[in-house]
Amino acid sequence: MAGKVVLYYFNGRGKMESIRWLLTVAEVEFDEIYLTTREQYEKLLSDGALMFQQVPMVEIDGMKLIQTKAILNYIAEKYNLHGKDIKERVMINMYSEGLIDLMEMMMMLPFIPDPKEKLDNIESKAKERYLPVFEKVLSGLIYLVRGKVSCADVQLLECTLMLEERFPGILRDFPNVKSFQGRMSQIPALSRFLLPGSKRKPQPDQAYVKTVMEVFQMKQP
Ligand code: GSN
Repeated sequence: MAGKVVLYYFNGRGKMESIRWLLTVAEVEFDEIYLTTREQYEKLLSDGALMFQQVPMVEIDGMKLIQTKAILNYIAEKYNLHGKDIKERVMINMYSEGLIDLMEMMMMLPFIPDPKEKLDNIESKAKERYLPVFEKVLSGLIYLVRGKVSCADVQLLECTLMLEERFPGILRDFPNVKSFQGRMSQIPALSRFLLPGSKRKPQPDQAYVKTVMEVFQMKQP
């Protein structure tokens, strides 16, 4: 029997957070090993656990998976969160890739010394490029694809919550997205995840940035 799912990453959101959300909606329990030192990372490298010397890494079903999107796709396929055929899947992947692009822009913010310009750029891209797409799709549908929850819906919830943390009120002009967010938050596993004390990670702080920079031996900007 396959053991428990184990996540290898920092004690912070980064690229692992969407994986945490997806495992949560699939009601899969997981443990986490947090990288806190360079030595720990080097040990994973010397064990050959990281194919491209990068995290996230997820132990699941006897495999050590890397590459965030590959991991998300595996979980989505396994737990029926990836559409019923290739036409649904390609739509799910298109939404998902757009959301990942937007979330990756936000992920970089704590590592940028003077993020004001970047913040403004993200806000306008969110309002003018990304949110209008989802507002339109959700005008006639409960979920993004075929009225059934998929990994893209989970990422849209994660992304819109992240946007609201940075830009309160950003969903004011996107009522369909706002009510979607309410619906998604009521899925029992997700409503538990949104409560304090869950495995959901807080917004990145200085300690998180410091740990990441030390582990990867990044230079202070
Ligand atoms: O999506 C992915 O999993 C890969 N395409 C990229 C993974 C990645 O960049 N991982 C970073 C840490 S998470 N932050 O962005 C990483 O392991 N960097 C160390 C390195 O030497 O590249």
